[in-house]
Amino acid sequence: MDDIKLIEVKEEILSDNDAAAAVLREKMHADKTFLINLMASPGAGKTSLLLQTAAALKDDYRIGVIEADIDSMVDAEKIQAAGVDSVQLRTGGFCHLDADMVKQGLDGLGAENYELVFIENVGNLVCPAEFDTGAIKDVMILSVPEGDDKPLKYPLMFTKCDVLIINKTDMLSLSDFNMEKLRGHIARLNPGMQIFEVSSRTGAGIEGWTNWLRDQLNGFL
Ligand SMILES: Nc1nc2c(ncn2[C@@H]2O[C@H](COP(=O)(O)OP(=O)(O)O)[C@@H](O)[C@H]2O)c(=O)[nH]1
Ligand SMILES: [Mg+2]
Repeated sequence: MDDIKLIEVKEEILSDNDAAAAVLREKMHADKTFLINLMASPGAGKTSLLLQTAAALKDDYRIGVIEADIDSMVDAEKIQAAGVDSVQLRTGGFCHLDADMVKQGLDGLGAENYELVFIENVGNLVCPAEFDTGAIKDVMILSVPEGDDKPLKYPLMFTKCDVLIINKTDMLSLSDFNMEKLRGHIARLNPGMQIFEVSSRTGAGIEGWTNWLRDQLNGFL
């Protein structure tokens, strides 16, 4: 894929997003496409984590990325420059993706050709948590500079996700981020949540995350 496809998504207010998401998820199972919905605040490191993840896995799996932003194609360009196929969804004013928008992205990508597809959702910890996208797993990033209290402020996001990636651990020594406090909040909100501590800058901890992904893919494909 040379040119990056830009898809202007329109929101059709679906009366039942959950039903549309369930249909999409069934299709992902049938097509054997492991779809991951990646959510985080702007700047938490979504694109950086995807680049690290793709570098670790792209020789073993066919990977595609659906980028979503209110505007611009910069993330899709970065992903494509790293040799990973991507499409860009432009959401206009919307601060989240719903199942229908994700379907447009999957169709644009030709997702049935990929074993592992990531959605880089629009950056924020509020709206994306409210919409089932049809993904197989919901993954979120919290970066160290955002602080350890965010589960208290955005409980829905931290409750909904299967995996928490704590990014920018290279900055721990510069901050008052308390890992034990953070883990305590998660233990109360979502005790089954998988937690990985990583630095998408240095690569520290990335292997724990990519090994978890390999295990998931082994059970799925
Ligand atoms: N120090 C540090 N910076 C990081 C790390 N991950 C990402 N960044 C930087 O944080 C900024 C935002 O990263 P980006 O991946 O674009 O975040 P996104 O908006 O969530 O996609 C960029 O300047 C990255 O280089 C990390 O683990 N450590
Ligand atoms: Mg990004």
